[in-house]
Amino acid sequence: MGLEKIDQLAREWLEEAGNRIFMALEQANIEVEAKSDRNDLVTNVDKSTERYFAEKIAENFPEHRLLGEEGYGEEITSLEGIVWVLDPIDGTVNFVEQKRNFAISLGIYQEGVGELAYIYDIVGGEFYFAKRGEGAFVNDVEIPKLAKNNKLEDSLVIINTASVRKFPHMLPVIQAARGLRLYGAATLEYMAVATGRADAYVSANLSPWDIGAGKIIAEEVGAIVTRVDGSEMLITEKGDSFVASPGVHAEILRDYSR
Ligand code: 2AM
Ligand code: CA
Repeated sequence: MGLEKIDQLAREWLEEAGNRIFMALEQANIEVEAKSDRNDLVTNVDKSTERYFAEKIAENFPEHRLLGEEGYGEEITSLEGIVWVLDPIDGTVNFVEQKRNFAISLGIYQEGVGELAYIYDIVGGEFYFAKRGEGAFVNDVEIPKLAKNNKLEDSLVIINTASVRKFPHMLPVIQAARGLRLYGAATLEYMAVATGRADAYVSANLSPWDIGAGKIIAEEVGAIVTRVDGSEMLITEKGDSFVASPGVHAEILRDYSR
């Protein structure tokens, strides 16, 4: 089965899932529960969206595996075969509180290599897509490659307070930058860097589904994606994440490491 068929069905399912999420918002049909802590939320819509993908994947691609936040897929520690990495709603706090600034995130990996990625900002009407080696797009318009020599002093950076607490050496990074911005959804923070609306995003604790698609799209436009210490970031392992345009990534590692 080729990637073209996978791409075609993934787009159909994302569109259908997006419509259902939009309707749930319009009908105020949202039940909220807390998970690990009071800010780690899940709703009936997160669950039904992931279940929808789990059923579609099982029906159409029984040999593929799903790695999803809400547990309708499998426990996955390695990326053999084809793995769909899904966050049905990234930015659930925004979904509940703002009814915007959230996205469906889907990355498709084949033998560990990110081949296709989709981040669908439903209310914002922005559909981000990348195919490895063929560029990244937003609503079918190609995203230009990132400039290589941007400087921190001209940059907007994205770092939340929990991440500054874990990485205090990021405080002088914020002070040296042109400004600080926060979006509250890791995928949209990745897309802010990928589209040049910000130059760096640091997060202390992300999971495979938060980064599975964002890493593919960001790397396709030339962003550098690593752990905060500059080491390789494997998407199968939870942990910190540092994505930035090449010049700013190098400058932060060189001038602001602990
Ligand atoms: P989520 O909405 O899918 O839970 C919030 O700053 C960002 O961090 C969101 O992308 C959120 O994803 C992610 N995140 C990851 N782990 C989290 C946690 N334990 N609690 C809150 N947000 C978390
Ligand atoms: Ca989520």
